Amino acid sequence: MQVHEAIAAALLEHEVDTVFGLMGDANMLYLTSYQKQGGRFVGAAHEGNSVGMADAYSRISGKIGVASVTHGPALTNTLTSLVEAVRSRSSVLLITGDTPPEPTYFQQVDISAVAAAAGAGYEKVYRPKTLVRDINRALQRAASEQRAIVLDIPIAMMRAEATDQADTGRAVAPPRGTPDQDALERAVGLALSANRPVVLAGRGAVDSGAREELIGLAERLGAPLATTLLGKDYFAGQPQNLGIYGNLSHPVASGAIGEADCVLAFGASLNAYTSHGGSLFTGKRVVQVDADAGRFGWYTPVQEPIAADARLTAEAMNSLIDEAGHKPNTGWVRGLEKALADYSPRATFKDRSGVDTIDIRSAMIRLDELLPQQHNLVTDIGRFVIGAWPYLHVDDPANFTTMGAFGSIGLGMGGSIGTALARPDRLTVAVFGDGGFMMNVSDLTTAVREKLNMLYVVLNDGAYGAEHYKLRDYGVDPDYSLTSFPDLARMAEAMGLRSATVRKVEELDVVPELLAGGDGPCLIDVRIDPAINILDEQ
Ligand SMILES: Cc1ncc(C[n+]2csc(CCOP(=O)(O)OP(=O)(O)O)c2C)c(N)n1
Ligand SMILES: [Mg+2]
Repeated sequence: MQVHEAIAAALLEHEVDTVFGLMGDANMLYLTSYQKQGGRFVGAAHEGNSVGMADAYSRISGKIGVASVTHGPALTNTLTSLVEAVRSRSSVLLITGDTPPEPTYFQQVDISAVAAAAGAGYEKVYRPKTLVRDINRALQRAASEQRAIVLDIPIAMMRAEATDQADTGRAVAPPRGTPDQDALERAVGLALSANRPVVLAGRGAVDSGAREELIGLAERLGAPLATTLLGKDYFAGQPQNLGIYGNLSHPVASGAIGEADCVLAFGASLNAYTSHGGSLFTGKRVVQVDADAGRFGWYTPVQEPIAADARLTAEAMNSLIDEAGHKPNTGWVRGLEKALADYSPRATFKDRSGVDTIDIRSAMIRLDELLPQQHNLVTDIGRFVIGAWPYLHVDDPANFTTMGAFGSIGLGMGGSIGTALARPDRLTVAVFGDGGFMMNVSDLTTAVREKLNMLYVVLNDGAYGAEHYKLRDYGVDPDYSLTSFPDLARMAEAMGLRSATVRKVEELDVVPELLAGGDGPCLIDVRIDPAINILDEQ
């Protein structure tokens, strides 16, 4: 067996069922072998998108996402996506390969330096004989460090004999830590002495499956429930659910957060958005539960850090509270429940739709009604998110992600495809601004070729909208931020999608028809007025 065949066999033995990438000298032989041996290769039009696909595939499936690219320029093409994967703590393996051993080879680049710049780990296959051992090590690091690892398999060894290999391992996820008893008792003491505590869940809580335990904790404390953006809709249907904690909170939630005196946060970084620049934790006592002790107090001071799994900690807190025989004061939470039951998103803003543009909030509320109950949701980033995230819902936050950890526009394209392939049993809704959509639009062809069950929603204000309102605020003509893209619906149609342009809220009724109209992705180009900035009203 030659090295390229052994690479394919090792990946398949590691249960790597899908590899995303783009072929070149360094990877074409093993990508061919991988497919011959039964693996699925999803070719991308751009290497950056292939890493975005692997990243989202990992986020949604919980598996290691694997991407493969060739020499230097292919690797540098992945840099932005690689940083995104690192910042979102995705388990990603990016396989590349060093150029032929000639000092002046034109595609040569320092692979370890690229990995280091991205904050990714670096591994290398040193000899044909150590191939499987080296692949095992790279995959194990991706799983246990929850980090992107760049693996260099030099082209020079690709057709060598791969004899005397180690057994293929199985990458093991990090252990679920149990809480320290003293810290637990202090945290429970803090929670029981609070007058108005809030239980807050982030994506770490979702990943640990803590929902029932956290609802039980809130009931024992007389506390409302809230989530971070990435924990979105985790407590949907619960009467005490405040929704998103932070700068995206609705008015009832904002009022409650203002009154709260203690926050018990599970699997949440408490970043600048959750804390609204730090202010939403000021004057409150904070318990932060996180599996990674390296993440405490990054954004806000924490009185009681607990380095442990979210579900195990909530379960242990509930037992302690039961042992103490605590009876909660439920006056505050019952009052909130009444206000929450009366809350209607439509009633909190004045619709600003125009003759041929829609208020982004009205568009998203109506779209949410028209979507199937169960769907995946992926978003790019831009000004539009403020009008999209609060009004679009998911049945389970595990099927929601936003490609925004590095603050780059455009990564939603790879993210949409990786998500759709990780959960192909349901529709994936991918929401973009026009600028972010056009940045990586070439990989729409991948969504078409793979016949993905996808709805692309472009919230098209004809502008780099985030810059539009900032230029206006600087007193500069905002028209300098206008984009000049072609008609997106016609362009998408030419690329093989079913599409429609939507200028009035009623025209969104086309969505079910589009979705029912055949296989493969659809697109709606939703026209928004760039001059309307909903932040002005908040
Ligand atoms: C790679 C990259 N380039 C530029 C930016 C700066 N930027 C932030 S938001 C934004 C506007 C994006 O426009 P669009 O996708 O149409 O969304 P909108 O803000 O209009 O809703 C830009 C250009 C960025 N964040 N990332
Ligand atoms: Mg725009």
